[in-house]
Amino acid sequence: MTGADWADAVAAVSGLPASAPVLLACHVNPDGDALGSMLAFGLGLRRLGYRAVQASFPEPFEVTEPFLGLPGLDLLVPPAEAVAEPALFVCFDASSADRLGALAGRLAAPSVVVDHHASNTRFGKINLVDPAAAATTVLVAGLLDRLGVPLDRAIAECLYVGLVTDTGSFRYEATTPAVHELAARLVATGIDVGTLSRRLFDTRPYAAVRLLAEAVGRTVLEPSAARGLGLAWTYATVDDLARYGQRPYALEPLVDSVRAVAEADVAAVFKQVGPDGWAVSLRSRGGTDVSRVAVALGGGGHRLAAGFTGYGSLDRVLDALRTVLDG
Ligand SMILES: [Mn+2]
Repeated sequence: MTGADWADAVAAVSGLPASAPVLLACHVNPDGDALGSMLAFGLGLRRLGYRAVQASFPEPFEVTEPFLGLPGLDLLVPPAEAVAEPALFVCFDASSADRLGALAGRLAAPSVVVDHHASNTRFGKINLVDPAAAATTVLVAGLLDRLGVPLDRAIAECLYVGLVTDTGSFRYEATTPAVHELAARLVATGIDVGTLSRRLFDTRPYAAVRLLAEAVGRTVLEPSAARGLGLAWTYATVDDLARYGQRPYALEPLVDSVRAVAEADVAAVFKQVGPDGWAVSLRSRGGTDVSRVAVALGGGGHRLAAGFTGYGSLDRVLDALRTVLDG
């Protein structure tokens, strides 16, 4: 990413009249980084005086529990109500156009892609894509700075949510001095870090705790998999979710438990989506580039955290993963 990319993105925004319809989007099933970066940018555009800013994401159009208190949620419109021909389309944390569902059609408009996935296909007219960035919100902060938007508490809260979730609470490798410097700027606006952290990471229904325990309890270790580096995996079915009355979001923490297995370089969690599909989350301790593994299986992500969707029985999807891990 070059200075020219930044300048192009700034020009794409600042060339717009205040009444121009601007559509923001983020990837399907948005996480903290996707929502946080999109809403922070939307709030920033409002501060600059833009009056027709919408934000959306593909169906299922549902904001998950920990993000319900985020500032800027009033920017959200269901994808069916999103402006058909925006003067500018900006999308966040999406590595490819298909992550935008029906909203991908808006890529016919002038577009800016803001993302940090190594597997990003650079599908925008302007691409602010930096795989070294710890979170998409880092790039959004950079863009807001260049547009002259001061960081207020609402924008900071959105940016912080993306930063703290994508860095695993500042634990992952991408947590550079610059990440902590940005965090310092955000915290200095007065955001309530303790409350935010509890809401994001340490609050779940009793039934969700028991569902997680059951899924963690059936973790399998395959020491010879992944070229002898080891694979630890578990799964959760649609029926598991139904028995505990939980939505798929309840399974998000599962991979963090599985990746703690010391004897495995790779952790995998298979989450059933529909009768014949499995959303697979992959993590690596460093010996395996799971982004490459995920791309080979039709997905994408980062070197140490990636995912794909597999079809067929669990055994079949597991076998496909074992084969790529051994390749
Ligand atoms: Mn992200």
